[in-house]
Amino acid sequence: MFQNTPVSFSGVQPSGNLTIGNYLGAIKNFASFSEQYKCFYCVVDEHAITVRQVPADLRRRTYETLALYMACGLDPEKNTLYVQSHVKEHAELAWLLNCFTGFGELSRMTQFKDKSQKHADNINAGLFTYPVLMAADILLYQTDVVPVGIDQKQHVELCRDIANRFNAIYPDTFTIPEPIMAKSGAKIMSLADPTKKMSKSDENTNAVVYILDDRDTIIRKFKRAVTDSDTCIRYAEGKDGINNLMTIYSVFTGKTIEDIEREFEGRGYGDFKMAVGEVCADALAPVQEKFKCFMSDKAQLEAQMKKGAEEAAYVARRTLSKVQKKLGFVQIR
Ligand code: AQP
Repeated sequence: MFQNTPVSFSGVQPSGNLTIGNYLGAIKNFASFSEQYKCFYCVVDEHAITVRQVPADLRRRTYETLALYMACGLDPEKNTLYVQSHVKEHAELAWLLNCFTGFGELSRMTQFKDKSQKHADNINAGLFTYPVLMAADILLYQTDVVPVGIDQKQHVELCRDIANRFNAIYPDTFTIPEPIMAKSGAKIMSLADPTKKMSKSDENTNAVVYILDDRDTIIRKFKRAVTDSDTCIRYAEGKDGINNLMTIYSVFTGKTIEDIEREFEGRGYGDFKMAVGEVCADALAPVQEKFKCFMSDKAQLEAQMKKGAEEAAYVARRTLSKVQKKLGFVQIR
């Protein structure tokens, strides 16, 4: 579609303050695609309402997520940055793809099972069909690669199944996308329960390091991170807490696990936790500075949203129209 330039698409929900999990597992990697791919990065506000949101918070976080994209190095001249609800084709294609998705397939989605346990008072149809909207997000742009954390891999695989099923009936409609996960950092764990993924909607704020936490808060949270009764810094089975901290240190510094084991030989957990807190705070400081600057000009952010939505809608409309024609919908001009 873009003279053979491959396409990268991904999104982040403005469903809470973004975490270092969202940063290391997803956003930090988005920029690396800008040179070789046509990139679409979306703030997926329609996904966020599968769980109840306070409207004022959702609005604020939508601006913040866009500002964070740019603060994390996504240049709007090289990447199409936009808000999902500004491009109506996402919801429209989702309806069409619903008719090509099995109830059984959706029932098997781990995130649906987890979230319906967590929000037992609001197991809505949107929570169930969330992966179909995500498939529409991806397929609208004839996407080749989807950079995501491990938790979203199952959804991208379902998207591939839906696209293959559609293509088998209506050939050459969709490009089949590949999930791309960071070699390290694709699943950052909670600091309070390192067997659980770090999540922006976790009620325990000490379990989560937010991208916008100040230096003291970051260091305090790492100091309190749950580890084990061993004393040496080594990566091993059953040491989930320390493994998680080593992964975080490794991704922020670029050092290998072996380098880290050597660096901290003979030193205790206290020293190591302090070091992880410091590298994390150092790495996030420039992101926070740029974020403040982008947030101080709301008109500019809105102009950016508008430009991104126009660029995205141009491509999305072409795919949607192709799908509608293949399905036999009457086209009027
Ligand atoms: N802990 C994590 N480690 C690595 N990657 C992660 N991602 C999320 N958590 C981690 C990746 O961040 C991207 C955006 O995630 P999302 O906003 O689509 O929602 P999510 O996957 O459901 O993330 P959260 O933080 O857990 O949100 P809530 O609490 O609202 O459900 C995705 O690529 C995701 O893989």
